Amino acid sequence: MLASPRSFCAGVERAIEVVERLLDQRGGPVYVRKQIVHNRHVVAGLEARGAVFVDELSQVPREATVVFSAHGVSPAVRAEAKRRRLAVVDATCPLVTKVHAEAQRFAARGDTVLLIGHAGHEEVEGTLGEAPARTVLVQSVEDARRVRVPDPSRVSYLTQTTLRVEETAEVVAVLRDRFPKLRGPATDDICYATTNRQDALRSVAADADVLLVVGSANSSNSVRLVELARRQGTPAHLIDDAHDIRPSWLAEANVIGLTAGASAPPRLVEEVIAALGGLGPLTVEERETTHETTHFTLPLAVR
Ligand code: 10E
Ligand code: SF4
Repeated sequence: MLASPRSFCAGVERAIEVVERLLDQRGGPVYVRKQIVHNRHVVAGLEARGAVFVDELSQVPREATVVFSAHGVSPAVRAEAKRRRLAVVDATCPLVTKVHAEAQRFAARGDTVLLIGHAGHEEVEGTLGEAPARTVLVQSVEDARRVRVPDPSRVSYLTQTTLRVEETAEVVAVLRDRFPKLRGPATDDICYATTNRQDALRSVAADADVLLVVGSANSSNSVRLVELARRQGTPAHLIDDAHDIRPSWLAEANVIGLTAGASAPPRLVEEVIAALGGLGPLTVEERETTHETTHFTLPLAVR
């Protein structure tokens, strides 16, 4: 049973296309700061075509072109790129950029900004960097219960775009309880793609004996899908591709649920279906909970 929507979101499609177009226009090497999206196969595919992934801008030759990944960067990284005279092509998802703008706005009005998200994740590092002195990371309900702010009447919250919807609502509820004047974004910052993939998974997991999520281990939105299925009581496994499937997972299963995180290529899902078909008779049913039409225009530099 295939969950739909699954696999690439509009922000990931745009980011990959940025790198592909630069490779076509300029040939290799095209430097990319961090993984363009958190998927092993996407990164390996672009590397094979001439993309060079680096962790730090200091690894990029002066005056070269560098792409910022879909997860966004802090102002400090932008400043460093300027110092090194790099030509930046920004593949940050517009929905992440929106959160950065909120961080600036909330901090500018004098609020302490409570950023709900996971420490060390690149998107969180970027958003935190907008107003580091005014932003406090809240990673859990426990953090929400404990966090201290200088003025409880001037508090705003923001979130990472790929969190689990219910867990985030619980965290916000605790914060609202503690800080009745809490202000936040108009709707929350969890993006349409994250929400849709979680809704689709919920529907499939309810009827599946086991669930497979295609995605890499460092992909926050993919890991959240595994977490959500398990919380519903369905055993779930994160796989990079069909080779990761262990036959023992499927031994007792009649209905296998299948989905993919926002950074996992649709081709990998097709390969999983083919691999499952090789194990015995298989029928494939797709359950679409919503139809996605979102598309983002490319940055001017590659249009
Ligand atoms: O780890 P994440 O889910 O944030 O990233 P990803 O590259 O797996 O998927 C795309 C999501 C982005 C760029 C964050 N908004
Ligand atoms: Fe953008 Fe959401 Fe995709 Fe992240 S998961 S790249 S915020 S659309």
